[in-house]
Amino acid sequence: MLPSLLYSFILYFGLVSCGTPTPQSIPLAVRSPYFSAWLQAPANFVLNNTLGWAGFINVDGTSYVWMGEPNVPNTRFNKTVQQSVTITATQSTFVMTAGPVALTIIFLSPVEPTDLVNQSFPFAYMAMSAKATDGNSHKVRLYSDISGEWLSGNDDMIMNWTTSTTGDTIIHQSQLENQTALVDINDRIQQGSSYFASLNASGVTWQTGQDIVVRAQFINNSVLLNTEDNKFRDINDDWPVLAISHDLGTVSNTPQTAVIAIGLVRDPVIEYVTAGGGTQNRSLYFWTRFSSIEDAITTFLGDYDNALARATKFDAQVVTDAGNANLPPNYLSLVEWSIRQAFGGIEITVSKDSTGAYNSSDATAFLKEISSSGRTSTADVIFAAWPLFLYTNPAIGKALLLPLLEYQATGQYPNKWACHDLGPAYPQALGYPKGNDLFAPVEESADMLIMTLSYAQKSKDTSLIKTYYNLLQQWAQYLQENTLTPSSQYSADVFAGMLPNQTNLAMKGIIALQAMSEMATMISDSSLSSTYATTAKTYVGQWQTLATAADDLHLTYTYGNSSSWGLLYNLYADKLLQTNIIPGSIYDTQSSFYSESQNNNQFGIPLNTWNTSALTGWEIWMAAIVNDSSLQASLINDVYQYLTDGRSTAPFPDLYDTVSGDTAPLFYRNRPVVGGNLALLVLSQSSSSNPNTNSSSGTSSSPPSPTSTGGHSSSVETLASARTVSVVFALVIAVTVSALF
Ligand SMILES: *[C@@H]1O[C@H](CO)[C@@H](O)[C@H](O)[C@H]1NC(C)=O
Ligand SMILES: *[C@@H]1O[C@H](CO)[C@@H](O)[C@H](O)[C@H]1NC(C)=O
Ligand SMILES: *[C@@H]1O[C@H](CO)[C@@H](O)[C@H](O)[C@H]1NC(C)=O
Ligand SMILES: *[C@@H]1O[C@H](CO)[C@@H](O)[C@H](O)[C@H]1NC(C)=O
Ligand SMILES: *[C@@H]1O[C@H](CO)[C@@H](O)[C@H](O)[C@H]1NC(C)=O
Ligand SMILES: *[C@@H]1O[C@H](CO)[C@@H](O)[C@H](O)[C@H]1NC(C)=O
Ligand SMILES: *[C@@H]1O[C@H](CO)[C@@H](O)[C@H](O)[C@H]1NC(C)=O
Ligand SMILES: *[C@@H]1O[C@H](CO)[C@@H](O)[C@H](O)[C@H]1NC(C)=O
Ligand SMILES: *[C@@H]1O[C@H](CO)[C@@H](O)[C@H](O)[C@H]1NC(C)=O
Ligand SMILES: *[C@@H]1O[C@H](CO)[C@@H](O)[C@H](O)[C@H]1NC(C)=O
Ligand SMILES: *[C@@H]1O[C@H](CO)[C@@H](O)[C@H](O)[C@H]1NC(C)=O
Ligand SMILES: CC(=O)N[C@H]1CO[C@H](CO)[C@@H](O)[C@@H]1O
Repeated sequence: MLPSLLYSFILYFGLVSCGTPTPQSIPLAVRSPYFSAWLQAPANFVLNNTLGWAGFINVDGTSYVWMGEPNVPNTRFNKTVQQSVTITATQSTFVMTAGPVALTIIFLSPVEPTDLVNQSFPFAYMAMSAKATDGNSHKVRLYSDISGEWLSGNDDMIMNWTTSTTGDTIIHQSQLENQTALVDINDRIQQGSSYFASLNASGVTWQTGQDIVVRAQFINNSVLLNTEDNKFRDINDDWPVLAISHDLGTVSNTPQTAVIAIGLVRDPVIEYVTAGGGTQNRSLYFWTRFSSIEDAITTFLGDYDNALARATKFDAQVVTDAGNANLPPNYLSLVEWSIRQAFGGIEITVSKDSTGAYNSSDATAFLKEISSSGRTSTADVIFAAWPLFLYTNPAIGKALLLPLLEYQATGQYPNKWACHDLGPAYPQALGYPKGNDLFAPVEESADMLIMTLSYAQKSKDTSLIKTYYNLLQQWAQYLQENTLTPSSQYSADVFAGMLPNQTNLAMKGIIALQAMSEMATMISDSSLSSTYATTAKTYVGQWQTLATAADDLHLTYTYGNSSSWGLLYNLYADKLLQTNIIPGSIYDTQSSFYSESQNNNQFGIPLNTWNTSALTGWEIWMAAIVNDSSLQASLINDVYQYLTDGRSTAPFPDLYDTVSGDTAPLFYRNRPVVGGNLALLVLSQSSSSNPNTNSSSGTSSSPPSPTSTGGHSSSVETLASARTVSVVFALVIAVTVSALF
């Protein structure tokens, strides 16, 4: 029997008239590629891992379950009734009633990118508050536990555990007895320890042991025994759970709160190739401030009130910035649903110096291509997520670029173009000494040049340009020779296959040549600057001729095939960098073409003419650059409808069908690419005057967005019966077909 196997989380839209839709998969604890728990409707979820995470509340002697669907024989307990769920950029808040008591659970996954220690700490909060709703006082006790399923995707592994009760904190820790460092299987890693912890106070009790024994203890007695079960065994052998209970005492209409910290810590987190073929193990950056995990957890728990205040302030800033009236209705919600997920795809790391001390000036970040190929630091995936880093802290963008730049500057990558990624299997970043990475030379070279300039523009820091100037020039030279008529190769959309002469790809390479020119200007190399500017300008004219369809009504997907077309989303780079080398007429032509009803399906515009699939991120990038405000609003709304129509049950799945609204099976869930959904926000902040949006309607004439703040409160009246919580860990994937993505 599973400890808390949970069935569908059912959203009843329209049950209460003021309801605003939310996605069906709601983030609960999302902090790293291997620590990502979601409330999930598993209906069409093909491969998944369920995590045991259960919660009970006892009111005046009656127990109610509020999370999980535990089956506890010989006990009697009721279910809470869920009243609402609200999603902000950092928090998912559930309100439910347990008889005369209202219970509010806040799942807070901090987003604090300006502090690399805080951002890299792989922990989330679960805060439980209770208050009476009937004017009387009630005795309230809370219970929660986790199982060993947080440690592995394979429940036949032996786990062990300890409970530390020294100092001010009760910390349950568990791990696999037989760990495998630096290798993941099906997007789950068999390495590290999970933690489930609370500050101690009078009335806090704990227990470890078989799920049904520990839960029955609370259900019957509303207190735990402070005892350990020390028979270490398989995760699924009498399902050991680690539990904590809080006695809130007598609660009236003032809420009483108890806080749990939950996390998964590995060390090392990344194995990275160094000059001369050596390797280096890298640790999470938070170790630069804390000498023990106990200290870090105690500080984190003690900081909850401040962390909640900081998170609420961050959330409010997102509402102000993404919910402003110049942006389309529902855009704010897409941004709010993207931020945690995108940060959950990266890890910020530090190395040790020769004395064994952490070198805090060596901060680098790595990204996992979750739910697709599993690769490490794919340049085009960092590019797809890039707007998030510009908005929150460009230094994280720099930290993500550094490993790619450093590695290629060592000369260990033999090709003259930029590599696709740093290794086929996260968390290893060992490079490709044979140069046999995925063949996407124009894509990756252009991405690196565009991001390096973008970082310098946003931060005013030209150090990357200065340090890696030779490498950047090498890539620009490659593009000069290869981008106008690219050979058969992949673009970022690997599932579209290798194709020659891709219009959108060639254009990106040309924008990157202009980016090289501007980088040269930044460091006063005027001769190189004018060389690349001239080339870029010449190429734009030639490209336009090669790429225009015979009827002049649109650009093709590949040169010469007038019946083909695709989303020209790389125009976003021209806007972002303000290179403005693509003529306004292209924006006009493409906008009119996409607006035609036969191109715009119920859930958006297909990525290309091969079939009706699309990626949400590129729909949003197009929305950011089309010069027609009703097209912009419809693209945003289409993505929003796709996510909220009740059929998409996985964490922000980005590959879908624009006709049916179905999510593609298996892959493309919970990916960091959603960081790119901040594309409109970033453009709206970087420039109010937009040279190419003057022809039909500029951003200032976007439709009024009366409901845009509704996205923020997302106060969906949701009924999740108490059996409802289905928690799924990340997404499991990675079979052979995915190897290309
Ligand atoms: C518990 O549920 C039962 C029905 O299953 C109901 O009769 C009873 O009133 C409930 N008790 C409380 C305290 O809600
Ligand atoms: C980081 O967390 C600490 C508590 O550990 C807190 O005092 C500090 O304000 C946080 N920094 C930021 C920038 O949020
Ligand atoms: C649990 O297993 C780990 C190996 O992952 C081992 O280092 C540790 O000593 C074990 N702990 C206990 C309490 O047996
Ligand atoms: C530990 O795990 C590795 C890899 O899964 C396996 O090859 C090995 O046999 C295991 N060792 C033990 C003692 O279970
Ligand atoms: C928790 O604190 C209480 C006093 O508030 C103390 O009696 C108890 O021993 C502590 N428990 C642990 C596990 O430290
Ligand atoms: C809980 O109470 C039931 C009877 O109501 C009893 O059968 C069971 O053994 C009790 N379990 C615990 C752990 O107290
Ligand atoms: C990195 O860590 C792994 C796993 O702990 C270890 O086997 C390896 O020797 C370490 N490498 C270096 C260079 O320290
Ligand atoms: C610390 O890292 C920085 C940046 O990589 C490097 O320049 C410096 O040499 C390192 N310091 C030591 C003591 O290793
Ligand atoms: C759409 O076309 C791509 C190739 O471009 C292919 O991989 C994918 O399976 C197709 N999808 C459907 C639903 O046919
Ligand atoms: C790409 O386009 C150019 C210019 O039209 C053409 O000469 C070349 O043959 C095309 N390449 C391929 C592989 O079709
Ligand atoms: C041209 O594009 C159409 C539509 O995408 C496609 O079906 C056809 O196979 C393409 N033709 C060639 C020669 O690639
Ligand atoms: C393929 C697979 O294991 N699917 C499971 C996903 O989880 C639900 C319950 O949470 C199971 O019912 C499915 O069988």
